[in-house]
Amino acid sequence: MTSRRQFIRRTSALGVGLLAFSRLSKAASPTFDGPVVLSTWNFGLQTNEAAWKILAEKGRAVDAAEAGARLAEDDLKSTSVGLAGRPDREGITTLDACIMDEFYNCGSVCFLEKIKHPISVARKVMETTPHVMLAGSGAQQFALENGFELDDYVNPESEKAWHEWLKTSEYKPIINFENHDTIGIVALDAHGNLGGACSTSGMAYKIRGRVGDSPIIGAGLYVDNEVGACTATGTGEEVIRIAGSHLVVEKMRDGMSPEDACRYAVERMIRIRPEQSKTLQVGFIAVNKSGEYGGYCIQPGFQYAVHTNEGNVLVDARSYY
Ligand code: SD4
Repeated sequence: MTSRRQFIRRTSALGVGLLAFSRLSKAASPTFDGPVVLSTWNFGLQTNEAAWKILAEKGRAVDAAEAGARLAEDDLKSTSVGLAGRPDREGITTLDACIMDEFYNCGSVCFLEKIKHPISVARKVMETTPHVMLAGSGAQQFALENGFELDDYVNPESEKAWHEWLKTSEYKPIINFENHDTIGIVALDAHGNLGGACSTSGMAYKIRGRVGDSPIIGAGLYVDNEVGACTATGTGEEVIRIAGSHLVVEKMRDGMSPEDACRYAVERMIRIRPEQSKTLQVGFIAVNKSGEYGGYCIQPGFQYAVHTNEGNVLVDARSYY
């Protein structure tokens, strides 16, 4: 069981190189001892800083998660989240995001174009509509009606990469792409409540209209305030197939540690599609009500960032291969 006091390896938030270390785990029956936020990939370090500002002030986990996702969406150099992300095979960037709070409220947008903060549109869906998910032009219309603005930003780097891709037009998701991909955030706040958010531009060069796991409640994100929260990154089709984040939360409900529950989901994926899984990456991160956390992935190379009262560190997730 991995707890906040039990890292395999960590780096400092300033990226001062890897520091291998391990510490004894705390008491056998862990108790909640303050907020914690986990974010996917190495850019999760910055995401966590934004989230921590809210958690440190005793703010809500869902607010912290949204703030973290917004920071990632703001990065106009990011090729995997927000408007700067890699486009679909028609050359158009489409965005997916979802959010969930401690009351089982959830909101989601998918196949959304030209809106800078899909996570906040998802939140608006959650808070102001009787629905959970809005898609495509309807999601965009809803965003515009609610004060979001059209943004025509095109990342020249993503455009150039798409033109290169067109030369072969071969769809082959890259494992651990630039070590930052979908931003998934799960948080436990000072009141012991959970929340989460997930935002992505999805798989590069996907078929137009394709939606991945990231905006699907139960696949890319799930929060159950009785138990824990989980989010996913990687090839979304594989996550959807097993309702990944929900599965992880249910295994935590059964008593598994967050890391074991993530491993259980990864092993399920590999068992049902052993051949395909050899060339795919999927990573899960999870936190439970006690503040224990963990992650697990298919291939080596997936990292997540964890911020507790002890600091903000990058963790190498254990992997199946
Ligand atoms: C998707 N899960 O659209 C996202 C993409 C991702 O690492 O996380 N890639 O399938």
